[in-house]
Amino acid sequence: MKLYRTSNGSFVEDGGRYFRIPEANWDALVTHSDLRGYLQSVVDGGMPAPDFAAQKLEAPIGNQEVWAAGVTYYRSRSARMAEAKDAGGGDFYDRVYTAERPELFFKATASRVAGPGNEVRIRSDARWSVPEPELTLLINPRGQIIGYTAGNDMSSRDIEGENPLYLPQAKVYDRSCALGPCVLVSSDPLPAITPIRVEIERGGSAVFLGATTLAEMKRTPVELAGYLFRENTFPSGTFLMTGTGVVPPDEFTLAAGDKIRITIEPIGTLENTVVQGKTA
Ligand code: DO4
Ligand code: MG
Repeated sequence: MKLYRTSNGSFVEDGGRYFRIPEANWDALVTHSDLRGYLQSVVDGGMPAPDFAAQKLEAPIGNQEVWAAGVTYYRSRSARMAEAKDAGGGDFYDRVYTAERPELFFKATASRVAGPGNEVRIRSDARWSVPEPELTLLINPRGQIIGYTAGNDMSSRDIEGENPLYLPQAKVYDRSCALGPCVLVSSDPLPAITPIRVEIERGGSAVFLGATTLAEMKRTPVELAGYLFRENTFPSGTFLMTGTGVVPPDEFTLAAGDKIRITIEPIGTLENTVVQGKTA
């Protein structure tokens, strides 16, 4: 079952049919004590909504925070060790990759998140920017994983590489994050073979294609959620990005106009266009 947030209310998809959800408050919806059961009752009792295709999709977020895990894939560890070597910070990435405690950091508030089809930004003071395609968990206030979405943890590699203490500036800025196109509502773990794919298109041609699978992830979603909830409460629930296993080659940087497509089946494809600098 897939949950969509639009500018005109929320919808649930089941077996290719879309149903309008009576609950108008997104936070009340995703903190429901039995979200799956509630959505099933909407499907069972409702008439399919013929107008879903006309709706404008929004990021599936209300008052949730967005947190992120780092260095959960070997590829992220190696790329970051290389970029931070000159700053003397390379060792820290290897240490966190093997440590019991994961790296968790605050990523975004809802106002910093781009929805499907919206623009993500690269910083005007960054020279080396990349998308990070990440399986993203939706976790309820009780710490239970209730769904999955696709996420883009936009990153300024030169700023993080200059000094790992610059991580918040490399990672947290307006529209540094994208989520969508929907939440796959499920508490079951996704299969290890689930692929995460990214395509970057420039001027009509693909300039980067990359992929990984969840089997490459060093930690489990349950473990990451458990650490996040150790000393934090989330009255409206939270999103948790689970780290990237795809890093473009070092000579690659994003440019304004690039289209980024992140596909995680069975969630779908999250597409965003890149802009640089401040926008209104
Ligand atoms: O350690 C810095 C951030 C790592 C990250 O965002 C990732 O591995 O996805
Ligand atoms: Mg990341």
